[in-house]
Amino acid sequence: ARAAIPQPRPLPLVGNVPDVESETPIQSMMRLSREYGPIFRLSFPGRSMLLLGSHALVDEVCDEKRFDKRIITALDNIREFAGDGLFTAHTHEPNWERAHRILLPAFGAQAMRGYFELMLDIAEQLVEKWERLGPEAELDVPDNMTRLTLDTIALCGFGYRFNSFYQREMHPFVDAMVRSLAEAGERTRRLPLQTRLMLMTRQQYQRDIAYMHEVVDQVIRERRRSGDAASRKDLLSLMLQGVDPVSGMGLDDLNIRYQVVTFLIAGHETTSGLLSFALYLLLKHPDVLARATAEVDRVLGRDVSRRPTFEQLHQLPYLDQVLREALRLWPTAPAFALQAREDTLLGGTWPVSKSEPLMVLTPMLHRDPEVWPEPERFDPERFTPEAVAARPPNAWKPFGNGQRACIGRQFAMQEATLVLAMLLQRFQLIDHTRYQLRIKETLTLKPEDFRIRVRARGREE
Ligand code: MNH
Repeated sequence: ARAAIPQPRPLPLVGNVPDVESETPIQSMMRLSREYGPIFRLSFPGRSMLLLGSHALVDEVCDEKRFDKRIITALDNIREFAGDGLFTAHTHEPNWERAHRILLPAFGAQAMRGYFELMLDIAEQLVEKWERLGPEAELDVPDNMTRLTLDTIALCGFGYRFNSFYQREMHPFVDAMVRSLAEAGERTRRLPLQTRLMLMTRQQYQRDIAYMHEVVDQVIRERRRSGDAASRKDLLSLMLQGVDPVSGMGLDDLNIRYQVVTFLIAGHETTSGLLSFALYLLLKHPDVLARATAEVDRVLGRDVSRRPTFEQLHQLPYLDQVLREALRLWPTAPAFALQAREDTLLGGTWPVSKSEPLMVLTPMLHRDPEVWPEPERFDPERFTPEAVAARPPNAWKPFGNGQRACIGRQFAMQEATLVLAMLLQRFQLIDHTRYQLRIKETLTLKPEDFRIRVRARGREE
């Protein structure tokens, strides 16, 4: 039987605009999901969408034969600077499959081993900075993690050093990126005419986009000039020289620019948020922190002058469980959008048109009590191999779905594990502000104003 899909009462002209806070849309939608249930509709001037928050419904829409990624309005706006790069390309655009096939080897097991030394280089900059600042310094966690992850993707992917730990201010690429992502989001809430009247905003947007493209062109120029494109085996060399085995074609210059922008953005924001949430959760769960630290001590040892190895990194299963559980509670890319290939019924009940986007609200999927008992409790035991095997598929989706899932998943997990291990090996974390979690939303989630102190761990403890 068909049933009407619940919806908060829309107002004339503006629809559900007042139901969604512009600064914290995901947190508003989480609240609405708790109130209206596993599927509800929101309508805004000129568009509407369905929000999904239960395992049963998400499991159904993860069937790629029936559903495909949807480039919703916010992503479509991002195409102004990320074009048909992997993240914002439609699945049917030739450049999506082409780039996917060309770039996949940069995320294989062999490539990950190659990134290890470079990831370690940046992670050492972070821990040395914290060591030198000493126990009195107040450390802004998301700020430090953003410097780390931006420098890491630029060095591993493109052989380029932003040197963020040697600057007082964050690299201007980050400001340009944050502002233009915000503006791309704002535009979903404005009529095109409104935007056209906002001269200053439009000029700032154009400046930011031009600046990001300038940085990217500089990265590419440097590689072409240094002439070692052939010897390196990273993302940029694949972009410049890779050939798609199916079409026999490479990527054109415009698409390469879009891909570099895409990877600089997609490759750092989310991992930075993951590391920040993981540190927050560890700080608030001393038992978990103690166990994670014991694992690090066992595998890396207490002698911090011995650099960790690639092999050791893959012997830290409890750290991996901690990171996965952090991504369950706070998936830093908190939603992904799909569309039905044909008009259909969801759950045998809800009529869904192929023209209406479906948004998976990942934090609500990750709190469905049917698959996650006591969902608000932070418990890495949920990710022991036995617990994972006992859960149905599609209960945990922080990296999205199917062929359009995150290409950088192993990269992110390797980087996050390495940094977390090095921090726990060296430091005692101090919650001197008794931090209360507040979440800042850009396209991604991060703890807002999260500061800690650290003290070097003594030899005997
Ligand atoms: Mn990542 C797609 C989450 C780290 C590069 N990423 C996605 C999607 C999610 C996601 C969710 C699917 C979005 C959608 O369906 O619209 N990504 C994450 C998270 C982390 C992350 C939670 C870290 C934690 N991502 C990274 C890193 C890189 C990267 C690191 C690059 C080195 N991600 C991508 C790219 C895509 C993507 C590129 C688009 C892939 C495609 O559609 O082909």
